[in-house]
Amino acid sequence: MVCNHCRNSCKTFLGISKSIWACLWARNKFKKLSNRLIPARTTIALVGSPNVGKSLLFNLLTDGYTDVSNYPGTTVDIAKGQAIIAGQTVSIIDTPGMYSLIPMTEEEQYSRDFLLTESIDLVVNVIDAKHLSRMLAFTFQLMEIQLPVLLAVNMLDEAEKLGIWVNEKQLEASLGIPVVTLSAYQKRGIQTLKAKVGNYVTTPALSYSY
Ligand SMILES: Nc1nc2c(ncn2[C@@H]2O[C@H](COP(=O)(O)OP(=O)(O)OP(=O)(O)O)[C@@H](O)[C@H]2O)c(=O)[nH]1
Ligand SMILES: [Mg+2]
Repeated sequence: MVCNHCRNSCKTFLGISKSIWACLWARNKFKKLSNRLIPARTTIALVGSPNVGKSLLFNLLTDGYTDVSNYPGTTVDIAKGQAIIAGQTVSIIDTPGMYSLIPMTEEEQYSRDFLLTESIDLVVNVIDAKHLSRMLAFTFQLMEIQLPVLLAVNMLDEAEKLGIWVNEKQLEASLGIPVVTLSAYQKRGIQTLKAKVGNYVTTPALSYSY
């Protein structure tokens, strides 16, 4: 068969000219090569009680590049976005608030099922600095089921107004997991959070053990 796509009237195979085959071959090769160059995607889930600032933190980390979808078959929202952390693209997921792994509401049940069934590399447990001891109960539950947990103690601005000071280093030593104190509202502590998440992203083999 003679090709009509180029001036040289080259031969065709399956009605496609040699030059187009060459182009498709090159594109496929480039795709395979670029797939190898893109680092493996890390997934980070923001988890915690309602109203602790997960969504505000999610927006700060993802710069607004988000995709909100319903958990299959429900009206429960799961927001997904991307962030560049330690030079790598990571997926960030904002989950609906839950108080514990024993669900009382539909939202809590989907958040829990999501945590237990999805492949999540790091759980950022966001808690309110004003209610530290109460909220740590949920942190212990997450640690107990062997999830890699980073504790983000948020609402520092409000806690400080009440005279509550959180010692990040001491908390880290006591719990044996990375801890970041922050105020999402004041955009305080975000870089430290990114750096500590970055440690995990670049060295997942060193995942925290307790
Ligand atoms: N003062 C102060 N307010 C904050 C901070 N972080 C979040 N907030 C506010 O707290 C409220 C709740 O924040 P969200 O981000 O919606 O909380 P959430 O954890 O996503 O809540 P759910 O989606 O209901 O689980 C909002 O009005 C935020 O602006 C903070 O660090 N300091
Ligand atoms: Mg939210």
